[in-house]
Amino acid sequence: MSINRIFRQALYVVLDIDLPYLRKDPLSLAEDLLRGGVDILQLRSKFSPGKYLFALGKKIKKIVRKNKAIFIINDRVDIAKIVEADGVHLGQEDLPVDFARNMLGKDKIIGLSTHNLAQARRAQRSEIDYISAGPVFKSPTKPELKPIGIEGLKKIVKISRLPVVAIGGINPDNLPEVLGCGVDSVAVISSILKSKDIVERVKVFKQLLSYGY
Ligand code: TZP
Ligand code: MG
Repeated sequence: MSINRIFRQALYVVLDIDLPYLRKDPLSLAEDLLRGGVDILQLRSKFSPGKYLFALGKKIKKIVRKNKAIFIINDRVDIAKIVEADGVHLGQEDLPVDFARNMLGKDKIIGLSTHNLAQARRAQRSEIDYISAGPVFKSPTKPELKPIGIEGLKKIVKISRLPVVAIGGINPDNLPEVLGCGVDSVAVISSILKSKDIVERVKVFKQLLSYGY
């Protein structure tokens, strides 16, 4: 599938297994997310040992495949390679994109976080497949980052040749406004992972995404 198809109206959930409020073990959460219909699942942990991430990544990859979804690993190019994930997501402070491209090859997906227009512009020149843009709104998960707002998001969408994944403080109430900016996908953490019924919550997001924009 082409990159544009993968990211078009996709629901991207970042499963950050370090978050203190998670209600289930990571594998059960991944199962719920995929059952609800998540299109792109990112596994993220700053603190887990490599051996644990490797074992968990392999298990999650199996269920992601079964559900015909896309599996991305945050930061850890080594783990992405060894579990044969679909790609890696890098932040501005992570390993260079060129290194990840060399390690993973041309067929894997590489995403880069951008937090302002200048970063989004610079990203267009690198060998990546998508950018994330945000936080759009104040994010409970990254409270230290200044929101770019709806206007900031629109500017990034306008200059981007790459698919744009909006992130940060996105919930079912503000989702239509975010989609109205012309983004390809939305990435969500707390509004889904904090919910009591994850499968249902994912379905709400999916339904709203299916209305299009
Ligand atoms: N990058 C910008 S905001 C953010 C990341 C990883 C966190 C988004 O989490 P939430 O809980 O959906 O606001
Ligand atoms: Mg990172």
